[in-house]
Amino acid sequence: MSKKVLDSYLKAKEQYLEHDIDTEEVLKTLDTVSLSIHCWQADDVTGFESVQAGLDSSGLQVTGNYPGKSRNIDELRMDLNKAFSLIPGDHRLSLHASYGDFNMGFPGRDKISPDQFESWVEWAKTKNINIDFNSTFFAHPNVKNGYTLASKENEIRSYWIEHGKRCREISAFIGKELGSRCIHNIWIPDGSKDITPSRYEHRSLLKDSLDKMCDEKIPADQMTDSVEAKLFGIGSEAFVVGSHEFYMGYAIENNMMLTLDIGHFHPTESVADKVSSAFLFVDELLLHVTRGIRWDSDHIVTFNDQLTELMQEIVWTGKLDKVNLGLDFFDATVNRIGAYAIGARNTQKALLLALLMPTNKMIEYENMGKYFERLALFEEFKTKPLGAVWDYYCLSKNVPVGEKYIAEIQKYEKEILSKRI
Ligand code: RNT
Ligand code: ZN
Repeated sequence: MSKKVLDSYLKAKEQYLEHDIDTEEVLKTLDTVSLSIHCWQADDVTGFESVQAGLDSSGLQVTGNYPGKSRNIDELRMDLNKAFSLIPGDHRLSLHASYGDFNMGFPGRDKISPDQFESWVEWAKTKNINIDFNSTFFAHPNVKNGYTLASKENEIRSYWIEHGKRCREISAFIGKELGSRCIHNIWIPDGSKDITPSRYEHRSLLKDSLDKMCDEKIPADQMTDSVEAKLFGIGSEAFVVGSHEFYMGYAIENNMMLTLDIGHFHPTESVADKVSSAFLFVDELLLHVTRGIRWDSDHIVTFNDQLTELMQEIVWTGKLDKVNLGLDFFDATVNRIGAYAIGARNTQKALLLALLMPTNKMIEYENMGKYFERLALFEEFKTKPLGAVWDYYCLSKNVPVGEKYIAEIQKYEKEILSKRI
């Protein structure tokens, strides 16, 4: 098996070298890129609060009831271990505030502290994994008529401002403990199902709440905030307070990171095209890699144009080191570990494709006005032996090559997941 992989790789390497593309260098670059792997695919965004506090766990729309979802912190960690073992390279964990260690009790979202995340930090240290964080502004009784930070009610806003402050403190704790800056992602569901004359008011309130919430300066090597926009959601079809324009403005004004979720725009709008503009005004981006389908935004990432074009733009903009790649999808109709493996591996593969493009030659053609040649080369490279390079990368990283991970997942399902009833 490995000899076959190696032989194919060596042939592929030669082919790319003919175009001055050094696959060894490319793989070294790919290896520097850590994905921030979301904890919430393993349990359909349930988290660990409800068991303790009897809170409503709904909020984001997750459909399906495939057996085997993780039911507690130990099962989740076990599943994450499995998922990480199928993804080549070193990666991060993206944790939601609702996934704290509440075995000693759940104090409430406005009272959580590093105490509930110590065991995660310990876990991460033993696994050599760094952690990013997300405040949880959904699935809670204080989401009042669909609003949190942008609510017209003072107490509601105050509650969520406090939650955000707690989360920033926790993020800083995590970043400091692990010695790796923790990104604190902020997404709120606020919006309205139908027309409202209060858009300006809600957006003013959001701006004010964010100012208060992020008021404390925290060293950038510990944590940094990133703000995530959305076009619409289920139940907020007519109006979402945190729109793209809102957060683009907010991020620029406050020198913050901007999160672009691929599924949060019009279906025909290119998120790839936003990268170059955003980088003229913000230093860093967090991408939520996902797949939008029609009105829904959270399907398992496939190797489609949305994804490959985005990765190309990142490489072409020369900002790979300023892009943070987080995964964000949740599908409860399939084996959930399988979902992780497919989505994460496709993200890496798409980046690999972008790194293996003859970019310099394309620019050369372009500068000579040779546009047919530019397009022809681009099209030809779509079917160059990317797979052989990818397989070799997986082999060298000691993870299943090609579709071999299917059997690994089936085994895990048989031995572990199927017993969770
Ligand atoms: C929701 C946003 C957000 C969430 C996670 C769970 O539309 O994409 O990022 O998916 O916080
Ligand atoms: Zn997202």
